[in-house]
Amino acid sequence: MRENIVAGNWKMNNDLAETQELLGQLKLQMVKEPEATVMVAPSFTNLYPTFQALKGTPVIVAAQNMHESKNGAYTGEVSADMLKSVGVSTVILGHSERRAYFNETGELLSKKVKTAIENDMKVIFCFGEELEDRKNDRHFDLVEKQLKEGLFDLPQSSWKNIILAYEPVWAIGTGETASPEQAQEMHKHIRTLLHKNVGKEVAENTSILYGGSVKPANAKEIFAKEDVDGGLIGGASLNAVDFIAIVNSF
Ligand code: G2H
Repeated sequence: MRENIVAGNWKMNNDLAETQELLGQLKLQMVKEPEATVMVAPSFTNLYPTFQALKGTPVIVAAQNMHESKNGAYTGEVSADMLKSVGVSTVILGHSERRAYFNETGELLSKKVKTAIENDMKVIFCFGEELEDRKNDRHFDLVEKQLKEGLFDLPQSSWKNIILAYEPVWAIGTGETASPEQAQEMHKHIRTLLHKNVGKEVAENTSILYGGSVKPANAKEIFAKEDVDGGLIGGASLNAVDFIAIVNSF
């Protein structure tokens, strides 16, 4: 049985006071036990207060990035040990914004993924095509390339730590969403690739989230698709009412 997951990626939003306000609202809105695993990913500075505030709730705190080395002279960076010391054992890696604005390559992401797994952390591995790729019918190949570079050399035993997040770049923060059919088509393709490159069991058991302008109004239809196991939510996760409505969309 695959896990349904809804993860909120808060990106570079919310100072401490705003984070505490949002966390208070989230707890108020979560009146029933969620049907999915719920995660939130605040900025580095707000990880520990978020972890403290969510103690006693089922919500998991995730980081938005991590360095691949254990420690050392890497000014401005944050390690797996540091994250674990503040209660964080899940990390988002490979988000398109990190690939585009911070030049994170497939090779670097592969190192980061391995470091996370060595530290027994879970990874939400993001990937997805640009509009040009889709227009030129290269989207399936591009996704295969990203998965190959980042993940396909992992041993089968590591895959229990991997959550996939397909995020077509043209649908991120644009209000433009892939149709439920487009999402299902790509998720099915991804599962076929997993089967071919890793194995049947991993293909069946790995959760594949969809990300890109998911809102309360479209979440139900997207999550209803057979190969969609939840979502990675950006903008809508900054509003507690909207986020919990999405969580309750299964
Ligand atoms: C994609 C998504 C969250 P949004 O980046 O990762 O953001 O829901 O705002 O499109």
